[in-house]
Amino acid sequence: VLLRHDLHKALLEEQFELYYQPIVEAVSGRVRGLEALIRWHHPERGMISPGVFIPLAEQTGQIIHLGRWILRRACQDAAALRAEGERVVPVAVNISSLQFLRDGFLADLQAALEDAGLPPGLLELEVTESVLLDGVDQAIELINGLKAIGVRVALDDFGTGFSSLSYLRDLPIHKVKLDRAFIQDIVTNRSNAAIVQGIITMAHHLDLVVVAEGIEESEQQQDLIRRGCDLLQGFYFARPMPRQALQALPDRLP
Ligand code: G
Ligand code: G
Ligand code: MN
Ligand code: NA
Repeated sequence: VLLRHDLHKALLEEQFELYYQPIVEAVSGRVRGLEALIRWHHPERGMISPGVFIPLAEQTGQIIHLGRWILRRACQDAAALRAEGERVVPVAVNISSLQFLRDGFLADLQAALEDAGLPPGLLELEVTESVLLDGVDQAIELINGLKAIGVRVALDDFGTGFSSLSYLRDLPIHKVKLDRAFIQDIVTNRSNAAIVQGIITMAHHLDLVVVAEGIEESEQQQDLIRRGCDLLQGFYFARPMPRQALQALPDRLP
């Protein structure tokens, strides 16, 4: 089993790396953003999935320290990409609700931006509906605070869990990410197709940008273009990759 100690050591020894997955404009395939996804290169166990260690870090409270490292590294990487004149697109960072709701998050974030010299408009945060843990008013206030400094927020994994449609109305977010669960069989499953179409139409009426995740084949891409989805992300376009590999990407994907 993974121990608290392993995570602690991994942070000290920088065994973590951020990978980046392109997010493309649906109609053109042009890269419009990058999502940062953490990877752990464990010295004995090899690559460990964040699906395993992020929940562990949340349980132990180490997500605060780890989350701060992620935010700072993502800002540095985004600033480096910008300086290289490469991929001047926003970098989206997944933020655990525990980190998001903690006092001082906004100050940490501003320090990360300033230390990296990154314009706030080049950073985006991905949060899930669990940011409502402390109540909707708290979440609204926080997201408005981010908006005020120019950092935009996307609602991730939308449509799973206990997502309520009213969140789209109440939270001052600018983007909604449709969960892969709806996209997987969108071509054959009429129910999922109907849900996706409904969310896209509604989101557009609320002036929200819609991203579909988990596109693995061209039929899904075509279907989502027809349904008016704005942005697409998935293995069909590109897998998450180390920052250095981004330079070799063509202008349009796939
Ligand atoms: O990259 P992958 O599909 O293995 O990620 C699995 C899960 O881990 C996803 O739910 C993803 O949101 C989460 N995750 C990946 N990177 C990060 C990160 O940097 N911070 C947080 N909080 N979660 C992440
Ligand atoms: O929870 P979140 O949406 O942040 O998780 C993103 C996760 O989805 C990452 O771990 C990433 O590696 C994974 N992912 C991205 N594109 C695809 C895809 O096309 N298929 C599958 N199965 N996973 C994907
Ligand atoms: Mn995400
Ligand atoms: Na998701």
